[in-house]
Amino acid sequence: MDRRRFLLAGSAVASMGALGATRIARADAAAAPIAGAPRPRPTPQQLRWQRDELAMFVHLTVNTFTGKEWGDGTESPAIFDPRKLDARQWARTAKQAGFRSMILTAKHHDGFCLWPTATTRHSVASSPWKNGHGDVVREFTDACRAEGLGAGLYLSPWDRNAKVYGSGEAYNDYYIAQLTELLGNYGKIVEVWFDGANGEGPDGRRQAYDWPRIHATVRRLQPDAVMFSDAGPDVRWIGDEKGVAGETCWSSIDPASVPYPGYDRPWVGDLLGHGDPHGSAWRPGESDVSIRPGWFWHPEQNDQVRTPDGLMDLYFSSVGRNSKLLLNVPPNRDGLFDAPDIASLQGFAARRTALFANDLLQGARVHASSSDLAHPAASVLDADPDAYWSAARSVRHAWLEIEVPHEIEFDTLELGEAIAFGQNIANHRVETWNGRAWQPLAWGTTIGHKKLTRFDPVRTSRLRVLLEFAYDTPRLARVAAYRGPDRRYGPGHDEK
Ligand code: FUL
Repeated sequence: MDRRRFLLAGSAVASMGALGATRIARADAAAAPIAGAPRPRPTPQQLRWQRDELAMFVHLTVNTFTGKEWGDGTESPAIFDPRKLDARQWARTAKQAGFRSMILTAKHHDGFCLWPTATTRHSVASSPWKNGHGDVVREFTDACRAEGLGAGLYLSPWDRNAKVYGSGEAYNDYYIAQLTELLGNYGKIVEVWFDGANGEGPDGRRQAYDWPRIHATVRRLQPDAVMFSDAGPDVRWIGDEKGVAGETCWSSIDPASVPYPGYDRPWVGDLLGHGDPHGSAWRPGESDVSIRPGWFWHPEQNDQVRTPDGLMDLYFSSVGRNSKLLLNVPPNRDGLFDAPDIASLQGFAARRTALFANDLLQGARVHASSSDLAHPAASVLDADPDAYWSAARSVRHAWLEIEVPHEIEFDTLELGEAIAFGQNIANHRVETWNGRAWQPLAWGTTIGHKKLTRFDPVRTSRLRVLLEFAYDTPRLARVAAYRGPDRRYGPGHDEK
């Protein structure tokens, strides 16, 4: 579903209540760029979120049983019966494939609640599953913890079942009550996902969400959780559901140009995908995409599961472009991840291991145009993201030259900025030495947490990274080179 279309057409464009609008305007004003102000940096929560790189989305609701993608809220809870539901199987699969957290649709647009909420009877408590005594959110959060994964929850603001939807304050109270149950009763939650979709249409119900109150509830109950929505406040949508971030992808954004769902300002161009180098707010982009054509499990899509190579492409176009990959894997009607999805995830993990296990630059000598004494050039070889090379404080362009003892052949390059200090590098170029001259290998704009580039294999014993311009001191945490085992990539391969 193209959320953008529905957001602009639907009730979510309802103008904010006067109070909400004033509060947002104040928040925007507070965050507006001030000449000479320091560039934005991530909070510890945002930094952890981004370093996790891979999160798994789990879409489950009545749609799993009806075959729909958007339920209309009239579905009977009697159809919800995932008899073999095993959240440990989901969590084990995610863990083994290298994912660090999972996000469950506790309530999708149909309004059916996967936990026995006190707010409505439209929930698992009215279903035959476990004779109405089950709690998917409990099983999910327990399973995440048992496997050492972060647990996140999705609670759809758009609710097609709640009678009070569109009433203003009554629905805001209802939504806050649901959020309070979810964030108060299930232990630590790492991410709260606010979907911007709304398909009410021009004559549909209009609900002005009370975002200031919603955000304050999350901060109060789960101060370490990051909040996702189209606009943040902590993590922004990347602007598509294809798993493709902008080739240039800044984590910073101008909050005044990106609306919260339900806030009636359109996005400007590809702002979400690209971010804004001059934006005053740090709001990195999350790339949500499904392993199947739909977000929910449909039997006829069993042969359309993305292949391991397809998942690698997604990894390069999201994580490899300074975004985070939120990959949806929907449980089937038994409540289990299906065999084709598990096989693809295993293949995905095996391909990442095969590609990234052997960094060919290990043991290299590194020289830099300038270095901060405490952060020498060789730190870029260390996989620790907190060990970084910093050029001298006052410089805005710098270079690194890396020399390996023997010629190497590689087809993948990884660069990483020390983003704890912000995202500052605006342009970079990579060149290899062919024995007589420097040859261009790759050119790009900003780097961010991770920048992955693929090309046909090159052989060299010397390469250099030229940071052509940075808005503040350039700092690199990582330069690594890999040789893929079995695939060749032409230039522009991962530009979709
Ligand atoms: C969209 C929703 O409409 C889809 O059903 C799905 O939940 C996706 C993650 O977000 O906006």
